[in-house]
Amino acid sequence: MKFQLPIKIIAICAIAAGVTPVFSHIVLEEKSAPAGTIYKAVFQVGHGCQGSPTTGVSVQIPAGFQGARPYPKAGWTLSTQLGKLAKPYEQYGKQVTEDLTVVSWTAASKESALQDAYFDEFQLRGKLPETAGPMWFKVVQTCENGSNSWSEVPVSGMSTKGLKAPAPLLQVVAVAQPSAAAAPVLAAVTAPSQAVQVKDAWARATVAGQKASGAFMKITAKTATRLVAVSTPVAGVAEVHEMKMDGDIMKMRAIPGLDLPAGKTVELRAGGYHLMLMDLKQALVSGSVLPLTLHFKDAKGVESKQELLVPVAMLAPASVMPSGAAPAKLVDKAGEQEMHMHNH
Ligand SMILES: [Cu+2]
Repeated sequence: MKFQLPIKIIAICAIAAGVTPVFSHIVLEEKSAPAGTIYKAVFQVGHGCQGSPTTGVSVQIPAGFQGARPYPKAGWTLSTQLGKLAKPYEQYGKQVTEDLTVVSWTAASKESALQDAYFDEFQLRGKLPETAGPMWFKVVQTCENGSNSWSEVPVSGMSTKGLKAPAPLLQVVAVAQPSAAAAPVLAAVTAPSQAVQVKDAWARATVAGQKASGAFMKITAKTATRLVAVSTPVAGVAEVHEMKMDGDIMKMRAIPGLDLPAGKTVELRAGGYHLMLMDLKQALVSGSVLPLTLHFKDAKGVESKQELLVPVAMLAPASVMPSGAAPAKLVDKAGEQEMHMHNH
């Protein structure tokens, strides 16, 4: 009885903050990943069934997830089911017509069951489809007493709000093909059906100890809107910044928003408008991708957002470099200014 109260308070806080309390759900550790890549699905199990220990986790492999391979788990028996594919796919020039459809882990003994108070992860990997969209992994959790079926999927869209037992969701994000001039890693990423198009996005890699960096891109809105905020799980603070000459001093400051006139491409670049990422929680490693969400508000006050996976690089993609300049030097200098002239 003693801990009943704090749990209640947590639940209320989570609801007040507009967040669904997910601590009892089975969820995926990484909730978005680029299309066409190998994805490691880590299912996190935070609770049993109303206090009863978990004795089994069974995952239904969604259509389009190719060549699933589960990770064995000590103390748990692994079993899989093969099934005929509705849509065969090609791999190494061969037609694949059968694939894993169900992966199950079962506690080998009473001792290896997952206690309600403990937390554990169950993993499998496979290849994501080339097309973007939601991918729902239906999971059945079996316990000593009872079971939970994490299999609810919204009628449309990706919001699990209001669902009592949502299936774990993976958002497969589109990756635009890089232009021939740009290195493969410098591809801008954008969801296809968005009213706002993002091109040539990149974020600057950090060096050891560096806590701030910038992200840059070209944004074109179909109808006039305003970029009002930016967010990313890897930075404590993310802001829209403006860089301007003040006399002969280059200064930068946070701005409340950046207007995106209809059909006009607004460029965020070193030395101009940019997205500032501060209080970084991790190093930005060249060659990795950074999840970044742009928040928009149109003239009528309607809010929307766009989720991006932005390539991290030391230098701007070749396609956005001014021609004739010595690229490395120029960008380094701009980068330095950005770090040193910070004026908050
Ligand atoms: Cu800045």
